[in-house]
Amino acid sequence: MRLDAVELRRVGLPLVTPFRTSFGLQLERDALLVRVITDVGDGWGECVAMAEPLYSSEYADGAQHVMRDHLIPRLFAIEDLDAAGVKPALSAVRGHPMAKAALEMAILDAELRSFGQSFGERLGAVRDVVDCGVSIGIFPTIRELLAQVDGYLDEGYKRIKLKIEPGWDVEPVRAVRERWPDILLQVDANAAYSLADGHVTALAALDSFELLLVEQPLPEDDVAGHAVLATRIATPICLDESILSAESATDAIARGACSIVNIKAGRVGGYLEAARVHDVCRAAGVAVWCGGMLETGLGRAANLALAGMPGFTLPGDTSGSDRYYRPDITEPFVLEDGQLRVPKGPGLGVWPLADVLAVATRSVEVVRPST
Ligand code: NPQ
Ligand code: MG
Repeated sequence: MRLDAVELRRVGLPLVTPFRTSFGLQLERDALLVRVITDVGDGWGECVAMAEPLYSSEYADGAQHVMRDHLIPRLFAIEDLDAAGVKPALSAVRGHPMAKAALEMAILDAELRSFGQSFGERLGAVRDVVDCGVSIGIFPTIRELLAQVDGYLDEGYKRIKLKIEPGWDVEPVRAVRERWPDILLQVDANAAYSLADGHVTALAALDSFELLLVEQPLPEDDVAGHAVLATRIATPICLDESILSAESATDAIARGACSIVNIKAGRVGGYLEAARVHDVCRAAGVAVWCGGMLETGLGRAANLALAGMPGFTLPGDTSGSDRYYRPDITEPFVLEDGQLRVPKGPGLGVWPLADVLAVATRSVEVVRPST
């Protein structure tokens, strides 16, 4: 295909529930949507970088800048572009996986729509529906946390993930586990711990609560530290921020740093690389699940396709649209018996709703080839 123009659109979506993690309180999602205009039709992508560089080094303004000045011009230079060609075309630019992933997603959407194949079919999804979990932020009191968990369990979520940080770990986990002895329960630290004595003691104290996993307890660049921690705690370690590619997943597994992997397409540079991460984990017997970055319905659609792959054996952070947004910018994804359907239509299988998009839009920039 030939890429004619790229529209970079910022949308502001208020969150249904404020979301607090160890890296701050989120009230609104500042999402960067990408529309590619090609000779075979349009395609949509979503960049999952946050407004501020707190989860990782990428952030929305920076992602928009690198797309406009460094990535999109490299795509314009390719005569016969396809989704598989995006990664090699952008490989000279270091880093910026979330920006690259959004462009690849949009090109993949345009390509798949042009010949009527869905994301799920392209990625090798084997399921029509996926089990859904929900990620729950840090609350001022245990009472408020329990009320949130209660509500999500009523809605049918099959797994609860609690955000933890030093000082908010053993007590909230104990309270949830005592009230619901049999639910699937896991925790996510977003790199808030170290190997200091007090921290290891707190993490080891979680051993008695039969957690599925503890996600990213230590900093992103400390794979070796996770391997040490794995010998000191019984809960399986799952890596999120540390896994940047199929190669880094292979390395972390070989070093004993994790026994489960959270896969996020943005973090690894695209859905095609995410599928490769799945493949190496599956070959190593390591379970994977689909992470979430507070995506709109566009990213949610692609995540459901990914989560339909055979190695995704644990429920993901693939929550219903109304966990985050009312309204979502696509037709909403609605939980049925704790599951969501893998979209079946061409490409993502969903389009943005023009009226919702218009209300949410904060800015639109169109990038065209410089002649
Ligand atoms: C995680 N996601 O697994 C991330 C963290 C996260 C669903 O827990 C704006 C943009 C806010 C991205 C909050 C979940 C965010 C964000 C949390 C990502 O680590
Ligand atoms: Mg995480």
